[in-house]
Amino acid sequence: MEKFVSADALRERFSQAMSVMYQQEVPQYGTLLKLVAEVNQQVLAHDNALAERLAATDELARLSVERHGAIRVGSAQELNTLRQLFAIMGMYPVGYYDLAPAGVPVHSTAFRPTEGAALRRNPFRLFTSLLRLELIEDIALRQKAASILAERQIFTPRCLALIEQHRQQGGLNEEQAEEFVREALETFRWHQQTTVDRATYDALHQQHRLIADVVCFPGCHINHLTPRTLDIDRVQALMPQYGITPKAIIEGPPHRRVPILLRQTSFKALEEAVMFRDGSAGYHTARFGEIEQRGVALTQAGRERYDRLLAQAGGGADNQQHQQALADAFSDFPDSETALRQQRLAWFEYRLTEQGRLQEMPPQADCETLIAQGLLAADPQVYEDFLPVSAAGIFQSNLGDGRQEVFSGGAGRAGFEAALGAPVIDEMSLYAARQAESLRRCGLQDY
Ligand code: OOG
Ligand code: NI
Repeated sequence: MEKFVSADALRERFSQAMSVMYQQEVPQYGTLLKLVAEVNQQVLAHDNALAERLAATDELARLSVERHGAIRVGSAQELNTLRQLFAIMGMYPVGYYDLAPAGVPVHSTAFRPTEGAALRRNPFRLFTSLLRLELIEDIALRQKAASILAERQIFTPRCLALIEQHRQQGGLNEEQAEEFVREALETFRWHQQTTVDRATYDALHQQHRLIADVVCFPGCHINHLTPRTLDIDRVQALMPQYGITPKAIIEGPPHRRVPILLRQTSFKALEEAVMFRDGSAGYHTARFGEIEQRGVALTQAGRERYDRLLAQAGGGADNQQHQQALADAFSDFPDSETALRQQRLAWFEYRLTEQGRLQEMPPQADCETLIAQGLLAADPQVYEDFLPVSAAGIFQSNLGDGRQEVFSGGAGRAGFEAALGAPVIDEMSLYAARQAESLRRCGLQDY
């Protein structure tokens, strides 16, 4: 029997290879990595409790390699093949994000690991958007875009052959794995050479910059890779000193004692030289830098409250005012682990303390009592997903100051899943399962 390389190992190698490639392509990404690593080190040096918690939950190791990236594709077939490619690395489509109401003509999912052990090993995620060509009003242009997309093949022949081989064998051996990572990477590489002439590019760009970005290139270049920081306010403040100009506001919830969900900021897309098919030279702006701070995942009830408060808070003119408005709106949102747990607003993972391991647990025991007795510990589950309002904000900040129209109609979730060739996994059920499983491991019943 041949030995197959595990999906976790493949994902780890792939995310590492992607990071090396992006560092070469976009040097500012390397600068961001350095800045984030420095800030994380400072935070951990000053906060022993946090350092211990992260070590106890195996999060410390993943922190320095943790990244998410984003890509955009143009056709059902491309999305479908991506699903097969990522499954080989243990990444599955989780969540459905409709960005059309926020003025971005795409809908998206996140390919990511779903099991606790895989997430601890390497939580690499890719926010993957499908362009909604049906939202292009100009019919002739829509058909042109569709036919350009129909002609391109964003995967190398070897990559496709290895996906097929994996399907037949049920895995890849060491040699095939190495080749698979190398070949898969090609799909996400930057191409200076467009597949269209300048006039076509301009026409598509005129319709929407995103359309030009998806349609005019031979691959689906990775457009950012995001490291995870433990203090996003500090990184945002330090960015200018590192020669990086952040976007105006930090997206997501305000600063909290117990961080919730996801806070993100980015720097503007770079203007990069491209060569059109007719030989003329030009520029394209698509790729940018982003950082994020992840907090505890919220339950459905917590999430509904978050969405309501975020909408109520509105925006502020600059980041300081924006954060103040958010802080005011969120002042009644519980900000201790105990309250978040007792009010069932956030997801946790339970483990027996040293003392708890020495005792037999009555299965009906109440978690809060056991925690109070020092027999049980509850660790917040990291939010592993994305936020549609934030994602739209990130998209918009990179689409220039152009008009912002609201798209509606078109194929929704069902259309997306038909293109994907599978249903997207509901993220809430994943968090709930992890919590229930952790209780079971402790010999306790789910509540
Ligand atoms: C994706 C933008 C969304 C995030 O982290 O929410 C995003 C894109 O620009 O393709 O990156
Ligand atoms: Ni992102």
